[in-house]
Amino acid sequence: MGCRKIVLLFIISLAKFVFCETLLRIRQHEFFVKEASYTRLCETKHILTVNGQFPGPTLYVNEGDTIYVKVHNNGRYNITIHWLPPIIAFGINDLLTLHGSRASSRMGKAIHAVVLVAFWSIWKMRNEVVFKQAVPNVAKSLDEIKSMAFLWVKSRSKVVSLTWENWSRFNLGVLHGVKQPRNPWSDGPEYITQCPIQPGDSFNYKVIFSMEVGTLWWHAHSDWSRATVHGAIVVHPQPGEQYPFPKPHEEVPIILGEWWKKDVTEVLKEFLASGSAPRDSDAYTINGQPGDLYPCSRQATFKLNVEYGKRYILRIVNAVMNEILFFAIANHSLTVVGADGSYTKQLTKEYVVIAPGQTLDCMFEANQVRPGARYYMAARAYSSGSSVPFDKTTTTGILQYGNGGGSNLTTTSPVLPSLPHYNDTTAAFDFLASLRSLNQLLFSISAYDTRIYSTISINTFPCKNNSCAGPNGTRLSASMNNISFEHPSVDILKAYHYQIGGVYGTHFPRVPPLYYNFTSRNLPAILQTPKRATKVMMIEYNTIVEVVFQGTALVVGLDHPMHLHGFNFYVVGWGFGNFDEKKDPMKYNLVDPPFRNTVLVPINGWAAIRFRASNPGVWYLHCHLEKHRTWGMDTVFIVKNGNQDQDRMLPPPLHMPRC
Ligand SMILES: *[C@@H]1O[C@H](CO)[C@@H](O)[C@H](O)[C@H]1NC(C)=O
Ligand SMILES: *[C@@H]1O[C@H](CO)[C@@H](O)[C@H](O)[C@H]1NC(C)=O
Ligand SMILES: *[C@@H]1O[C@H](CO)[C@@H](O)[C@H](O)[C@H]1NC(C)=O
Ligand SMILES: *[C@@H]1O[C@H](CO)[C@@H](O)[C@H](O)[C@H]1NC(C)=O
Ligand SMILES: *[C@@H]1O[C@H](CO)[C@@H](O)[C@H](O)[C@H]1NC(C)=O
Ligand SMILES: *[C@@H]1O[C@H](CO)[C@@H](O)[C@H](O)[C@H]1NC(C)=O
Ligand SMILES: *[C@@H]1O[C@H](CO)[C@@H](O)[C@H](O)[C@H]1NC(C)=O
Ligand SMILES: *[C@@H]1O[C@H](CO)[C@@H](O)[C@H](O)[C@H]1NC(C)=O
Ligand SMILES: *[C@@H]1O[C@H](CO)[C@@H](O)[C@H](O)[C@H]1NC(C)=O
Ligand SMILES: [Cu+2]
Repeated sequence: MGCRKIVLLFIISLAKFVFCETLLRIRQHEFFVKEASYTRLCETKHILTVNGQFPGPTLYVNEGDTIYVKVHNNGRYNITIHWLPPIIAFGINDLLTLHGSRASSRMGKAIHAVVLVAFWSIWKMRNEVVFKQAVPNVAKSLDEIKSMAFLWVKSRSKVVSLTWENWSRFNLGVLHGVKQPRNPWSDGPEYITQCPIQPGDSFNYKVIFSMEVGTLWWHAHSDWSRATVHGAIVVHPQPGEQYPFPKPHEEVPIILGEWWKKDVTEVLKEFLASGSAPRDSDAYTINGQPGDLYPCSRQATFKLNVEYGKRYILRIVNAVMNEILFFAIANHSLTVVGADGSYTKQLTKEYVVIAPGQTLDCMFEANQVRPGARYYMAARAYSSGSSVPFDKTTTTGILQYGNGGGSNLTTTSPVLPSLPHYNDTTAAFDFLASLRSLNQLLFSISAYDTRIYSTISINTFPCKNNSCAGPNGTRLSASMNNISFEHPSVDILKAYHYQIGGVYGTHFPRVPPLYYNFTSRNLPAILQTPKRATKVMMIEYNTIVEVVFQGTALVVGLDHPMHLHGFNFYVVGWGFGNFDEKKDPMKYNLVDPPFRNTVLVPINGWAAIRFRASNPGVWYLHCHLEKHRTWGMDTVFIVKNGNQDQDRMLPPPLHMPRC
């Protein structure tokens, strides 16, 4: 390495240390996991909560923040928490390749790097009161700083095609993307990246945000405790950054949940013992309340007061355990502006579809003039499997116009929105297929390095004396590529990091072990039994990975919301029937596909995603329907370390919970 390069690297690290580490705002939150008594549907029970709240507290952060959340387990059960900054990771080198490809010389690239880091630091500092007080003269307007830096880079490098627009977007990337989280230690899923926090113990999660903006959420990732242990995370743009849509008057978290009258631990126990599907829930909830259509619920129904002529943004999280939902507001269309922590092109619809794990940012305008009128917002299931039982109830909240000139709100009965029928797959995929990313692609997806083609199936295991409650006395199960995932008793991340053998196997199959007509209605029963195993997929650092999920009709065809930890991915294609390796990729959207962390794979169909494996670590991949995950529709991707120090997993924190 030349001396010049060493000096440059030194400057870069110094700049990073001084400006990024010391001046960034770092907040500490405290989460006390404990039981609290709640009354719903005329019955009172104890539920597990964070700080006694259901749903749990909403966390507000800015793009690029790092927060610590200390989770104290004051309950009776093991617990872990998963955070959904899905983590969009790419480094400064990638940006140089993306945008500075014409800066041919090494020196050119190095200059870029220095300028970018310096610029980034100034940007960060500018947001600090300290900085403004200390160096008032330097604090020019943001735009001035931007133009200066822009002109400087343009004059020094050979980036002739760089436009102002490129530069602004580029900044967005650079400012937040320099930081690669590579911190699986705080990801949360039990026995995947950590041992659970046992009663009486605590764990301080370090949650690193990079480029996410909009709505994310956090939830328990142990047993079924996420039913009540969950909450929203709202990520605001950096101070000084604008929304790419008109500024709303108010933003409102809308957390969709699922409620059983029975204790959720008992529901899980009963489910595991029977071998059949879990009992249906008794209600869905909007911000913890079932709403007017359920007994003993009218008083507490969630109400949103709006003013005529103003715009609102709903930050919707589907925290439901086992159902995909349709959601709508009567007489108000919804304009989607973001999904899973990433902006989308504006999409205006009468209803939206949201699967467990997903988030949507929806704007609407309070544009109804009828005095005193009230409107229901409502959600109910989208469930396509034939003869699969599910909770058919509808949860509601009320939109009411305030300042309505003394009109009597309590006397008007609200209007219900019309939601698509429970099994309306066309309506569900009309919506999902219309979503598009707003921003330029963050990495090239025109080709991939590795393709993983995996079936996702419902299965059965034989049961002694046919005594289980599944079909024909079997025990229901689920699999990916015919492997029903078994959780180990030591977490995979620890086993990987400390090279402990015998915890997991590395040969998750890249293709289905057997090709058959996956979506045929009459498949032989012999195909239904999977293998139990703990197998992971090893992935090379920084490669572009394509995963094609193939739904099957084994036992019953269903929609599956597949969720990958550690990354957002581009949903490049989907379709019904079997994936055709030759024809289907020709129809991919490689221009502006939605950038999500949970993809809904259509019933008896497939979906293809592409992501860049730039975040080394151990990352869980699973169906976000809790019953399917429990049955084994999950696996783990281990993304190997890169060669540079900044391309390796962070070291473990001092205190990880013990098994
Ligand atoms: C810069 O932006 C223009 C449109 O303003 C676009 O056509 C071009 O591809 C962009 N260049 C890069 C390197 O992203
Ligand atoms: C809601 O919209 C429907 C159909 O557009 C209309 O008939 C109805 O009067 C509206 N209701 C209210 C309360 O605004
Ligand atoms: C609104 O209606 C309720 C119930 O009918 C009534 O008690 C109340 O006086 C009314 N308020 C106004 C402002 O009209
Ligand atoms: C949806 O359900 C309705 C009524 O239950 C039924 O008539 C219809 O055939 C179903 N559609 C599909 C696509 O399964
Ligand atoms: C299973 O069947 C055998 C023989 O019929 C019987 O002895 C045994 O008790 C049965 N087991 C259960 C769990 O029903
Ligand atoms: C149950 O068994 C019957 C008769 O053996 C068979 O026809 C049917 O396909 C089985 N059903 C399932 C869901 O395996
Ligand atoms: C696969 O099964 C589907 C549904 O039964 C059927 O429409 C299709 O023709 C089958 N494909 C082949 C290649 O047999
Ligand atoms: C899955 O594996 C089991 C056990 O090896 C085998 O019996 C079954 O046929 C396989 N099914 C499929 C769909 O590959
Ligand atoms: C809680 O976690 C510990 C450590 O992994 C484990 O030994 C114990 O069985 C767990 N308890 C329950 C109730 O799952
Ligand atoms: Cu599923």
